[in-house]
Amino acid sequence: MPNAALSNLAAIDAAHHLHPFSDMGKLNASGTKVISRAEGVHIFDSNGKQYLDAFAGLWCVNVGYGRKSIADAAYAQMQELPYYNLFFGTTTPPSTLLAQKIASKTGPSLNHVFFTNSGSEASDTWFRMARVYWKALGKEEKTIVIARKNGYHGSTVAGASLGGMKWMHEQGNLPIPGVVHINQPYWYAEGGDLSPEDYGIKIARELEDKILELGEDKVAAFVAEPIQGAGGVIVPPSTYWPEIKRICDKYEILLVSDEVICGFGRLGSWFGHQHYGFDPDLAPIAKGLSSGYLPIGGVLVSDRVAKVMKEEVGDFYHGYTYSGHPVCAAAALENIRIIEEEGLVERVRDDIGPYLHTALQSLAGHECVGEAVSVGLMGAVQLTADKATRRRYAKPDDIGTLVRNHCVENGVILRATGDRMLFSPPLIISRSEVDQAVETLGRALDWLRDNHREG
Ligand code: PXG
Repeated sequence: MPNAALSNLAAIDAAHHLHPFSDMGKLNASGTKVISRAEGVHIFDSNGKQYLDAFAGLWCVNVGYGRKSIADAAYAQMQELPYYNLFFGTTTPPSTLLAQKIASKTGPSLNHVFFTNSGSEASDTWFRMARVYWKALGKEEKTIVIARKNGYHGSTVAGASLGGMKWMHEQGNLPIPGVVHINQPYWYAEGGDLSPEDYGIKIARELEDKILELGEDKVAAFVAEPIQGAGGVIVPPSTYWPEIKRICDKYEILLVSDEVICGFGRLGSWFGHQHYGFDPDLAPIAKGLSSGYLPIGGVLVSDRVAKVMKEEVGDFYHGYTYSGHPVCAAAALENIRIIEEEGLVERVRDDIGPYLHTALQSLAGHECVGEAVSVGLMGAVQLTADKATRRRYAKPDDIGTLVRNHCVENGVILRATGDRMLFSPPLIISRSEVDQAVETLGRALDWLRDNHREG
């Protein structure tokens, strides 16, 4: 687009465009930044300023920007068959082949895929499927889903209900009935004097307590992200997932692993459940499935659930016009081919993930840093007003935003969740680009130390 047209875009945007997750009054006053081009790990605004995108768009551009082969695959598919539905006994080649390809990458039981257009829709899909599953088995009272405070599962009514963001619940009388929340395994902020390992067990046992309180015959499923993303890259203690798995097995609760961020290589495994060594019953996916080039999501469904859906349920009255859209599926297939061909999962596991880990550790000693954690290319730096006591800043959101803005002004895009600074770069990021991102954050931390001695 010519620069003249771009220069006017911010004003048009303020006049006509309501943005997601935004305070529109404030945004219109400050003006939107127009992102008009991208290549590799870099994005460019309409003034031509370049930024290192250490956040992969919104946790999603795993193969990086500017992949012509994905554009070509979408273009070819659009010419061949731009659309057809999957409803009345039909399928399309890319959607079927994509289901097969995804199933070849998952844990042993997840051999089936139901397609959606986003992670939020995937939350709605598995939520309904879990209830339908138990009803078909004659256990129609098993309807309650247990989720976690500060989890994120999307922005639809089901997604926002399953998520544990209080401020989202306050808008629109959520959660809906049948969703309850237990605590998250956020040791740094909530672990007190316990060791991380003891805390991991304690928090996992809250699931058992909740099941016993509600009654095993009332609980359909437990949902969690392998590592919470939007909640602040909360890496659970090593004891957490094995204990969760034990409890779900013991009480016959479906275990749902939300893989929307952790899937497709981010943790140095194809999926987060593989990193933590458990085999879930259902798993929503999106984001890295197409690296964000086109919107597509889905739910991975285990043999156990698929068998009941196929043999007992009959018609599942659920689906979207664009489920498994052939153009999006063709783009996703090419995206996965790139991840395979370039060995990006192994690269994250063996090379660039450990490199980011070491780089982040160089910030761990900083007096404003409480902890620096990462798994694969998902990392967080926790800010603290007092290292020794793990005291938080009085206004964590404001402090995180200040640090983030400092980084952005200096050419590096990071995300702040409250007082945690988050990394989730494209899986192709180089070592020198990791250095640039971490050094830029380091300078922002020095600035914080020198300018905000607030307690
Ligand atoms: N599950 C998880 C774990 C997610 O991270 C969704 C479901 C919903 O996906 P869709 O495609 O409907 O957005 C997500 C999305 C943030 C942020 O600020 C994170 C997400 C979405 C918007 C903002 O970190 N994650």
